Amino acid sequence: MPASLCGTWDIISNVNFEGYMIALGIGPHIRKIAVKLKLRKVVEQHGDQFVIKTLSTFRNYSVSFRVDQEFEEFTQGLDSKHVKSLVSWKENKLVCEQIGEKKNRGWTHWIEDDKLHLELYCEGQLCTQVFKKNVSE
Ligand code: YOG
Repeated sequence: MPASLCGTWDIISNVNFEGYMIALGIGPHIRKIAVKLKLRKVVEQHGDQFVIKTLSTFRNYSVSFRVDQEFEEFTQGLDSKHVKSLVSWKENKLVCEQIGEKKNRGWTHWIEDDKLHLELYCEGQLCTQVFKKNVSE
């Protein structure tokens, strides 16, 4: 069984977030704000059911899903697109495919060295984020 993704996680590195946002079609004004944000992830899991919240001082985003069950996702406040999403375990990684207007879009989460890792990808751009566990709450 893979290490639990559950908990509150604070970002410690964010590589090529700019490239990922450009691929999503986010304009320069919002990118300038977004690139400076200290993102927090809150992950809850009950069996196959997940809630992943991305929190910031600017906007929040929440997604709920069941593993291996396709769902309609609206990326409200991000690029505000409708996609069909499917999240599944591949080995020890939680992998999401987001099928829609953008090619090759999705994300992958896993735990490594007690850190929460996230790869966000879209149309050939890869953003790599690492979060450390917040133990104060
Ligand atoms: O997370 O898909 O954990 O949903 C990063 C994408 C910035 C808005 C957040 C708000 C941002 C402007 C979601 C940031 C790029 C930029 C806080 C990442 C788009 C718009 C919400 C993500 C998955 C996996 C779960």
